[in-house]
Amino acid sequence: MNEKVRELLNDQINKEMYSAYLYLDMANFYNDKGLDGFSNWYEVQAKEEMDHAMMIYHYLHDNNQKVTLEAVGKPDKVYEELIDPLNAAYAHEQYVTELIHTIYGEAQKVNDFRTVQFLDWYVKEQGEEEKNASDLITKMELFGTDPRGLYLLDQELAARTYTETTLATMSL
Ligand code: OFO
Repeated sequence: MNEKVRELLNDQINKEMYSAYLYLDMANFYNDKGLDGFSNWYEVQAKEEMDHAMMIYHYLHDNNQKVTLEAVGKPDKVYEELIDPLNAAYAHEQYVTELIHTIYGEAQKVNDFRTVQFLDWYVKEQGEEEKNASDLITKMELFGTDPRGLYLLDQELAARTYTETTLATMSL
């Protein structure tokens, strides 16, 4: 594997782990506010981010590449309003999309078709995650300022369940 592509993939393991930590921090914020549904939503999101990290970890090992684990940063955002984590999550997903596109572009440059194919799943996933994050902001703006609307939205988010994704189960 091209060294730059390997390095970018290796870094992305750390970025996905950080994403998990960031979302767990958001779950933590909503837990303290008594919004168990919002908290559940971000807890599931955190677990999915761990899967994203593990899939890259296994992809590198399966291709006989070295993996180096770095420190995961502290989530240091301060949230005040209930909508703050939702806005931060959307901005974060847009940032992660850029990271994935950068790796994709590098893999294409060196004709690493296997990595390009592997990353296709991530490209699609980012599209879905940006949409989910943006839809959530819209719903919060529409209903979240009314206590009854907020209660119903919290119930909707409580229904999100976690399903593990692995290299074996990822599909486009
Ligand atoms: Fe890793 O899925 Fe978005 O960030």
